Amino acid sequence: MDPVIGVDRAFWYIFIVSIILLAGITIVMIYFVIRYRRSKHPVPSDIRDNWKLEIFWTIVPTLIALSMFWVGWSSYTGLRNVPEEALEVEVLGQMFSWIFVYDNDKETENELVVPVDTPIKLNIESLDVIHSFFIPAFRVKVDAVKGLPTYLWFLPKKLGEYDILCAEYCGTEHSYMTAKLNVVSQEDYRKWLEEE
Ligand SMILES: [Cu+2]
Repeated sequence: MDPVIGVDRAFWYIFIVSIILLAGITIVMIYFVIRYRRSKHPVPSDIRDNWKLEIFWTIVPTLIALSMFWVGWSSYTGLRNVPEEALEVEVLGQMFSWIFVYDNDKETENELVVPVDTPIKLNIESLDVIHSFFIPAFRVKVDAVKGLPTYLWFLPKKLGEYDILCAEYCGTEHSYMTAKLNVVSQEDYRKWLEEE
């Protein structure tokens, strides 16, 4: 699954369930405060040993929590399962820039160029301290750690320029550790790759 679709689906599902629960619990609470206030209901009722209620309030929240888990899990597997035809680019984080190395050993600094409509797999590692490679528009972020290579993938569907950030405080110039992602047409990408 495209990470953008999976992550957004998990976000909106959990957000909407939370809103429904917040509203539902608040409304019932206000109703109970008024309906069962001391002057109207001086002797509290005893609901111990009500097995139907016990089963209800055990099973329903369990199902809600499991449904959130399911939505989150399917988004996570989408993030980790890279399509086989993905184009690979090596990414190195260092204080304080991002280096990109392509198939033909072409290297760029702080500029990642990729072709549109192609799954892109980035193999990420750090040369020094811990950085975090983050492309907000594609909902992907992983820590870049020396000696611990990792990866992420995304599917650019539209031409354009997107932000890349370091999302882990890595030193005094951390806030300047930004890069640009350029999504270009397949043809422009081939031309660009051959340029010196
Ligand atoms: Cu950094």
